[in-house]
Order: sequence, then structure tokens, then C-alpha cells
Amino acid sequence: MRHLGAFLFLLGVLGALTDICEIPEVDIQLVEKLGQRLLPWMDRLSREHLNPSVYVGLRLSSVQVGTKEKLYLRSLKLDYQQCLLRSALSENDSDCQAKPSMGRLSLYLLALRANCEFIRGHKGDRLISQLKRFLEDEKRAIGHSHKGHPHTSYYQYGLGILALCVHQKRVHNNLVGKLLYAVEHDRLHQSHFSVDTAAMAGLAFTCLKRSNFNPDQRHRITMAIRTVQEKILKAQTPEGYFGNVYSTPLALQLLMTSPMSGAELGTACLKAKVALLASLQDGAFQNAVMISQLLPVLNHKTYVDLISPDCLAPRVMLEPATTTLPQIQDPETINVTLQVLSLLQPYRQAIPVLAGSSLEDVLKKAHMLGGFIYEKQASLSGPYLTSVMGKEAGKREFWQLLQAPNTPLQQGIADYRPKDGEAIELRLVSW
Ligand code: B12
Repeated sequence: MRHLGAFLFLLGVLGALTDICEIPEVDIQLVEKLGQRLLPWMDRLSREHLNPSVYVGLRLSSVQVGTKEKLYLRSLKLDYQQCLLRSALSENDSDCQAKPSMGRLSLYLLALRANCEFIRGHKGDRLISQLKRFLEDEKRAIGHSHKGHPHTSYYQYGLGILALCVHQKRVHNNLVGKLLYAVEHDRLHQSHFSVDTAAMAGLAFTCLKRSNFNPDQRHRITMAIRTVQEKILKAQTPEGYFGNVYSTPLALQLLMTSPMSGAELGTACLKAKVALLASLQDGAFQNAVMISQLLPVLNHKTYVDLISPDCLAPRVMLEPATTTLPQIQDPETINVTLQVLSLLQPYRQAIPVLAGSSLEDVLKKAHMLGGFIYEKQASLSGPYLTSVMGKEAGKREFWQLLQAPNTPLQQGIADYRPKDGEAIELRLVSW
């Protein structure tokens, strides 16, 4: 207790010294460990594994993987340019099963900037037009009265504006206006405040402001940045996270760009950093997208730096981790209760799995045992649960993962590892 008191006092002193949001130097070994978890991704150059977010995260980090980065970007280019351009011509291209979404196209454009490239030429112009068309569609879906919702989410809407902005492509006032309205009228989120979405909107606005785009809207943009910053600060948990552990990296990216200053901001960021470091020690960051959003922060960088990135900055070369094989013990079997109560015919079953299994392993085993069916879809963040017991989540619905009775999980089916005796509920909810 005495230690905690002294620690909080120290935080207060440090906070008062630095009243901007700064993340003091982080142990490079910790950063290397995180970077090493991205290494397997660098070797997977097939379509379903290519992940522009991973590339952006690495390039804005203090570590590098040498020539593999070049190869990776080349594969991204081949995939995204061909697929997007071809799918613009014909809807059913056999090579490109799914047309990349607005968000993925935006991340691809960020990846190009992370390599200090501007989108160029005829093909480039078509990609930009494509992204603008996506945004126009979303604008129509939101509607004149702002009562509707984007087909994707305001997160991807913000990402789209950010991507155009870092490529110095201006966006119409009325497109920016939709995001401004959503921030001003608290419509970014349906059910509860999403720190990630607010942070992404704030990063997009910060880019517009720094680039002197949309001068007629300058005042509204400045106010919107302030609004999201204040809300994110208010969302800080007693442990120090902004929202939860996984929204803290994007929140910090935004707060680090802040023109706002004050002891409150400095202390809040230091507290968040301490909480993040503790979670790193606990192994909370395993997911590649989450690592890719965190690495820039540990290198004092944000997505807004893609306006003019420093591609010559020295970065430490990553070596593959030397793994010591764990001693093989008799694998212990644990029981996890799986339940689906939100359907007419409820399902509840104890599923025996090996200790350390993921929730996805539990679902697979439940399916094998009979009486349980589910479907998933690949996403950049990993497998996303789309359907349970034949019931597919509809538009603006999703299958929520909860620890019974009512605690939403903070990880997906591939990353979450239930403990012995835990009960997991899958619940169809609106968002
Ligand atoms: C929007 C969003 C949602 C929407 C997605 C629907 C939609 N039409 O957009 C809704 C509200 C449905 C949602 C649900 C969930 N989400 Co979510 N979501 C996001 C958010 C804000 C943006 C995702 C995005 O658009 N990325 C950009 C595009 C280009 O990438 P993409 O791969 O094409 O995007 C798709 C996937 O990300 C997928 N998706 C969304 N959330 C999740 C979570 C996981 C684990 C997976 C595998 C996929 C996935 O939906 C996106 C749209 O199709 C991120 C924030 C962030 N920091 O990344 C959180 C985030 C990814 N979600 C998160 C979580 C935990 C979940 C849930 C598991 C929550 C729960 N307890 O049920 C569920 C998923 C359950 C399932 N069925 O598998 C965490 C993941 C943390 C981690 N360790 O990986 C994040 C980081 C939020 C957070 N800070 O906690 N989410």
C-alpha cells in the first residue's frame, strides 16, 4: 500500500512536470518481443494473411525486418491494386473473392505512406476514386437528417478520411461534415461510447487540421478534436486504460497529437503507460492488429505522422525469438460451459478441452460432440463469429462473446483462452 502511495505521488510529480501526453522511453527488449510476434505475418504472403495494418505498425515502430518489409509491401500492392481495380470492373472475379472493404483500402493507403510513397498514376487515381465512392455511399447511408448509419462503421469512415488526408487528397466539406455531426451529437456509437472509434475520428480531424484542409470547417474541426479528447480522458478506468486495454493504443495515438496541455493530460497518459506496460508483462498483446496499433505509440509516433513520415529513421533489426521448448507434461483436461440462451431453443453444455485451449477450440469441440453449429469469417483481427446454431447475425447485429453472466470478452474466439469451470455465453445483440 505504501509503495502504491509513493508510486502515485511520483506519477503526480512526473505528470506535473510533463503536461503534454508523452510516453517516456520504453525498454527496447519489450518492443522487440512485441515485434517478434509479427514475424510470422511477414512470411505469409497469401491473400488471406496479408494485413496492411501490420505493415503500418512496423514502419512506425522502432524495429524492422529488413528486406522482408519490401517483399511484404510488394505483395500488398499486387493484391490490393489488382483486386480493387479488377473488382471495380467486374463484380465476380475468381481471384478476388471479396472486394476489400473501405477500411482495408484505407489501411492499404496508409501502408503506402508508411513507405513514404504517394499514390500515383492512373491506377492510383482509380483507387482514390474508389475510396471516395465508398465514403459517398456511407454519406448517403447516414442520410440528410443524420439518422441513418454507415454500412460499415464510423471507425472505417474516419479511417477513410485519414487515408485520403495523408495522401494530400482533399475531402469534400459535406463528407467531413457527417463525421463532425456524429461527434457533435454523440452519434459515433450506437450503444456505448467506443474509445477506438472516437480516437480514429480524432486522428482524421487532426490530419485535416495540420494539412490546412477544409478551412471553412476549421473551427468545427478544432472543437471536435477537443470533444473526442475530453471524452477519451473521461473514459479512463481506475487501472489507467482509456476504455479498455485494447483501445488504449489508439487513444494514446490521439492524445499524443494533442495541442491541449495540462497536468491532467500528462498524468493521464503516464498512468495509461504504466497500465499498458503491466498488461504487456501479462502477455495481453498477442493479436497482430492490436500489436500494430501499439508499436507506433511505443516509438512516439501516430498515424498522423504519415503526413510526412521519416523513412530513414534508424530501426533495430528483429531477430527471430529463441524459443525454449516447454516441458511436455500430461495435458490437463478442463471443462468450459458453452451456452446460447438468446435463441428459441437454448443450448448449454459442458465442453471438455485441454488446458490452454482457445474459445475457438471449445467451439470446434462442441461442434464435434454434436448439437452445436457455428460459422466464422476471416478478418484482419482474426476469425470473427458470424453465425451460431444456423442463426446469422443481421445488419447491425453481432454475436457477442461474454463470460457468463454478463461480462463481454475483450478478445475474439482465437485469442481468448477460458479457464477451467468458466461459462461462456454467445449472445445475439444489436449494436
Ligand atoms: C467496429 C468494431 C466492431 C463492430 C464490427 C461490425 C462492423 N460492421 O464494423 C462490432 C460492434 C460488431 C464488434 C464486435 C466485436 N468486437 Co470489435 N471492434 C470494432 C472496431 C472499433 C473497428 C474494427 C474495424 O473496422 N477495423 C478496420 C477494418 C479495416 O478491419 P477488418 O478486419 O476488415 O474489420 C472487421 C473486423 O475487425 C471485425 N471485427 C470487429 N471487432 C472484432 C473483434 C475480433 C476479435 C475479431 C476477430 C474481428 C472483429 O469487424 C470489422 C468489420 O467487418 C475495433 C477497434 C480497433 N482498435 O481495431 C474493435 C475491436 C477489434 N473489437 C474488439 C472486440 C473484443 C470485439 C468482440 C469480440 C466483443 C465481444 N465481447 O463480443 C466482438 C466480436 C465477436 C465475434 N462475433 O467474433 C476488440 C478486439 C481486441 C483484441 N484483443 O483483439 C477491439 C480492438 C475493441 C476493443 N478496444 O476492445 N466490433
